[in-house]
Amino acid sequence: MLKNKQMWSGIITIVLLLGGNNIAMAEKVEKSSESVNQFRRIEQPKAVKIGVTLGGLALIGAELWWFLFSKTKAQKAKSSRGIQEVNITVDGGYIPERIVVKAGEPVRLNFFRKDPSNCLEKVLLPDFHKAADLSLNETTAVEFTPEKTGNYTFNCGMNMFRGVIEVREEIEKDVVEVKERVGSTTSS
Ligand SMILES: [Cu+2]
Repeated sequence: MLKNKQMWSGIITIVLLLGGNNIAMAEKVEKSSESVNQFRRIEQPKAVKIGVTLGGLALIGAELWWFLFSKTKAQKAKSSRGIQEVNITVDGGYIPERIVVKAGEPVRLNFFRKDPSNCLEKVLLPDFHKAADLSLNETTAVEFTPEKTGNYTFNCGMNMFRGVIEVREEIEKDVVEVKERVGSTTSS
């Protein structure tokens, strides 16, 4: 998620810089054609200017939307046979990075590690005194029972990537259920 944001703002910055150069160049072309008069005045630069400006504005809008409205969705645990289960894909972070569970009921997090980087080979749940080594392309289950409501983090061995476990008294309907992205360990 963070990587994406950085990538987008990078792209937008580059486009804006290029756009600025284009406008400056277009102005130069116009000025020189006016003074020298040897060249026919071309209308195209104006269209380019408008296009670049509109493009820039659209990208600014997209960036604002990205930061303000694209909230990370929380995934509610699926309860079956008294265990709340959530599948988490480990790939450049944790997907989903926010999960919602009910207090007092056992939780099983199925971490499926797709990311080969060493950074993500360990997952720690300090509040529940749990740690697990995640094998690449395998699912590793971590189980615990959250007794108290609140927000608890889980993170990689170096605390560079983080996720949040939100423990509630009751799971209301407002929690968005994201489609399962890890199909292998879903229990019916
Ligand atoms: Cu790490």
